[in-house]
Amino acid sequence: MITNVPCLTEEECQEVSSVIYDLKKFWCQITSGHFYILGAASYIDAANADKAKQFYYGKAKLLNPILRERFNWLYERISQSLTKELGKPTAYLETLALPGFHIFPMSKGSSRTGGGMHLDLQYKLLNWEPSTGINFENPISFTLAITLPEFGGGINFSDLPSKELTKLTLEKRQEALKNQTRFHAYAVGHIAIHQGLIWHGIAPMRNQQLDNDRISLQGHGLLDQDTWQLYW
Ligand SMILES: O=C(O)CCC(=O)C(=O)O
Ligand SMILES: [Fe+2]
Repeated sequence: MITNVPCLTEEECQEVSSVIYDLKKFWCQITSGHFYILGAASYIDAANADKAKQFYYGKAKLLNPILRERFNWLYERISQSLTKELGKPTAYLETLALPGFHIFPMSKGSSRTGGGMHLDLQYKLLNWEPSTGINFENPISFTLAITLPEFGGGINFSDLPSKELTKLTLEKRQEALKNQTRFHAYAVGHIAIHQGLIWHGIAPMRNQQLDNDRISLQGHGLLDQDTWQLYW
């Protein structure tokens, strides 16, 4: 259900990480989850506020050239890895945000809860031409692990039928998922790909002694004719 695809060497991940720190002035703190993002994330920047969509598009316009300038090679590489794995061309949707980064700072001895279980439905927050040929039924989500805490990182997911789970109330769903989630471990330099329409969430990060942050690149893809269009 979730596949790890090789993309970067450990040295290249360190390079990406150091550029992310160079760009620290562009990080945005997400106080609800005590983490940062670099880039425009539709699930945050296009949600929950008046004019949120304009905010997302504006932020994407501002940050895309900066991310392109510093990470052009990285976007090319991700494109190559995904194309090889998916067997179809990939492209970045010009009008939307480039895949960006989740940054979870970890300090010595800390542990953190993970994220809530969800479906990746953020494409619903964006503007699409009515005549678009995009297939919204089978999206993908992908996460490239750049650095991971000492005890690793990954995603919890459920292979219970998504549609059935979605019909349940929040409480019933939490009950159903309680003992029914599986853990998928990320590997540094590898892209984990899944269908966004399975119930999933960031796995809790365990107590650790080293203060390695959890940094990942996050993106989503929609199939348009024969091409996977990528965005965040
Ligand atoms: O593990 C992560 O950082 C993100 C997981 C997630 O929600 C996704 O891949 O869509
Ligand atoms: Fe997700």
